[in-house]
Amino acid sequence: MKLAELDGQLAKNQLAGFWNTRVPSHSAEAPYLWKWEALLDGLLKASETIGIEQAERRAIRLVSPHVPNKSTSHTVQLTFSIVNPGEVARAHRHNMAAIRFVVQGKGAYTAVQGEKFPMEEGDLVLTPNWTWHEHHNESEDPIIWLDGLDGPLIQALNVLFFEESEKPELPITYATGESLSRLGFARAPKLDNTQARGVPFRYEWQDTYKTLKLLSRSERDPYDGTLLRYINPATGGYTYPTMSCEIQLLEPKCVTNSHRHTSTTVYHVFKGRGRTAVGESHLEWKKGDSFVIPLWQWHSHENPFEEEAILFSINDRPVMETLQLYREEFSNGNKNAE
Ligand code: GTQ
Ligand code: FE2
Repeated sequence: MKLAELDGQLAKNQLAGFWNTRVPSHSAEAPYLWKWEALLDGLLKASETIGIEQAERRAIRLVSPHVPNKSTSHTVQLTFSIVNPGEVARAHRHNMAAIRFVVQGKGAYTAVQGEKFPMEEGDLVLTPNWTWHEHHNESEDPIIWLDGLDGPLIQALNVLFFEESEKPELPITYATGESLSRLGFARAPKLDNTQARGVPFRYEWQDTYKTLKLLSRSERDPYDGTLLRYINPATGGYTYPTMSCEIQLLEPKCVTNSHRHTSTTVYHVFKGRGRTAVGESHLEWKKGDSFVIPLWQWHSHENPFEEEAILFSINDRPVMETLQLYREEFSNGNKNAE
């Protein structure tokens, strides 16, 4: 039988000969950087144009030209939200896990599963998969935060569920700060250790910053400067099964070594400025900018300035580790060629 004839016969039966296929392998993606100015301008205009009845849709998404489905990366999505004084983004839940990291403003809160989590600049607030949440701004000024979601991954698995609450606001059943007393360093002995998918929680900026500064003398990772992970306080593991949230301090004149790994990271510059070499590219960043480092690209960071630089980031390493797909390679302590 002729090969073409065989192929045709198979195709008619929804079958395909493997002889026609090459084993697909990882294709290198380019990094991308989003400047703050255009994003901020868009947010301010959106806050006048889009009503808050649209709730979580009053947000602007970072769209990489190198990733299908208009997302920031193939696993982690970054969007920015603005909430004006007096506005309430109505209650809903979804099985995408989400985080908020406050970029500017204060006096707002996100209510998660019956507890208010105040939001101030630099705070990280967790809304784990399938937890009810709503956002309120009780201050005089607009507040801007970034939303990190594992949406692209959840969509790739085609398992996304979203539910809007019938009531726009759900009852508050816990004291503010109660999650910290239940899960923080000093806590009641009873602990539900089953919350592996993450817990509603707030990591206050002043604690984060203090820890970064205290550890900056002794904890210098050659690839990341002083890096902290926001752990799930119930398990001591990653923030979520799908995402690890991290923050790193690059001291003035700091240059890191180059490495590459099979996890993808999205960054937001919280403070200062610097540059990151990724593959063939050099990303020059400053406060407010965001960028993505695709997987398996050699990268190193540099802060050549006098002011300290702080990067907030989200990566999908927990997924790669769970699936036994995590790999990492290190340069021989050499700086990336400039
Ligand atoms: O604020 O709850 O950017 O549900 C995307 C989905 C924000 C939110 C986003 C969401 C939210
Ligand atoms: Fe949401």
